[in-house]
Amino acid sequence: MSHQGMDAFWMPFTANRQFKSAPRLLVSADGMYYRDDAGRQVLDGTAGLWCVNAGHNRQPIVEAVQRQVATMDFAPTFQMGHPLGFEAAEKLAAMAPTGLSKVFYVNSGSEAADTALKMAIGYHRVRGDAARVKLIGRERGYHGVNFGGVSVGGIAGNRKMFPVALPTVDHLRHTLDIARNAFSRGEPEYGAEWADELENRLLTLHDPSTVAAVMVEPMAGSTGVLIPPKGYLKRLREICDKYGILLIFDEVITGFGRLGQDWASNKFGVLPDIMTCAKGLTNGTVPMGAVLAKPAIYEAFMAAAAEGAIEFPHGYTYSAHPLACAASIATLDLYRDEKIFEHAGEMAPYFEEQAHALKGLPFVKDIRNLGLVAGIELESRPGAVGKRGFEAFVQCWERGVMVRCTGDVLAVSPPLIINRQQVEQLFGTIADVLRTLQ
Ligand code: PXG
Repeated sequence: MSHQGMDAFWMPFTANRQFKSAPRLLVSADGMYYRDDAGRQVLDGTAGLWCVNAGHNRQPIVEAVQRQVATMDFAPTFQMGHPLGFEAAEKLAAMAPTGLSKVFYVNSGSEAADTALKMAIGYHRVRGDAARVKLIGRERGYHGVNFGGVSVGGIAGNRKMFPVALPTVDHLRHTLDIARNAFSRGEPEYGAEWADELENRLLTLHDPSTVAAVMVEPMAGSTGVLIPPKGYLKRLREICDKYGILLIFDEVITGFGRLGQDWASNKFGVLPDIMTCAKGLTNGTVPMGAVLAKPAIYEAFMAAAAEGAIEFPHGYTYSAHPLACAASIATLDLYRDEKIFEHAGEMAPYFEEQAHALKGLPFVKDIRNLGLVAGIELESRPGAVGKRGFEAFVQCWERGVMVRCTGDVLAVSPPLIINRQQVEQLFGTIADVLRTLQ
């Protein structure tokens, strides 16, 4: 049984039959809130899908997009250009971690991931090191849904239907260690040594001279909020440097202030060779992603190609789409003008306190947090993994708060403009729901 008019849309990452029998429909949004089709106000506890960092319906962004669509709807960027593409890239490079100054535009986090992987393999090849083709990801990692990202990613449920992943991929183990780190506030104490298996196990097995890149999310979001143990990312960086392997950070979630600072890379003091971003790049308004690279990577491609030749045979029709560029320029200005990342950093301690106040409520197995992200892991119901998490998500929705659930982990990642009273509403509602769960 489905609602009228809902047959055609095959919804992404959705239990289609279940959803269409009891839909949850959003029809408008402003600031911290959505409104649903019944006119109810719903607190956005997830910034849409981790993307609306400055809150909804922000006028400077809306107006920039409106102006642009009426001025020039589209312009190609293959052997042509338009000024906004260059302006947007300069602006992004200027606020990026120092040293990542070349910007390749794409339209999503998934495209950013696959672009970064191709860039890494291509980089070694143009330098005459064509044996470096292997890619190392991590269990429970998420790098979108395209073939490269699914292969290097490590979420089992996203892989098993497509047993055709790239053959030249291997994985580090994930860093979740509830036995030692349960209820850590911020970065967990134990687990930096998980990085050593890169050297001791994977590089020994594969021979480091065949490995092109290691790709990880600095903080794993989609899999249920896994915070990197203290020292872990630095250790990965050191091992990559030792063997000439590129380190790629997927900052699709962690970029643009989510962790209480502009980038995870700056927060942890570890500079990758290549970084992906998307989501907050346009505050979620127009699809856009980007891959940022060190200039040495760009220069290697330039140096290897013949005069007049295309150096990197890669790109999308909508790379640097004018509407996305207009949205991104306005978004980055807004982040700066309103000190949005600073606000996230200031709110983070209170957010942490409120998140950890859920400890001791029924079924709460672990609470993890960093910046304005929290993951609340619930005990799974025997034989029904994910059911309790989903019920909690639906009950929060019914009480006017939108959260996400991945399996039995509730993920909270509000717009960064959240205030104290809204933080209380968010965790207070979750607390009420936890008390009623079966
Ligand atoms: N990398 C990372 C780290 C991501 O989190 C992607 C790549 C893919 O981005 P696109 O734009 O292709 O979807 C993501 C996306 C969730 C959730 O609830 C997370 C994402 C998307 C949808 C839901 O955890 N992350």
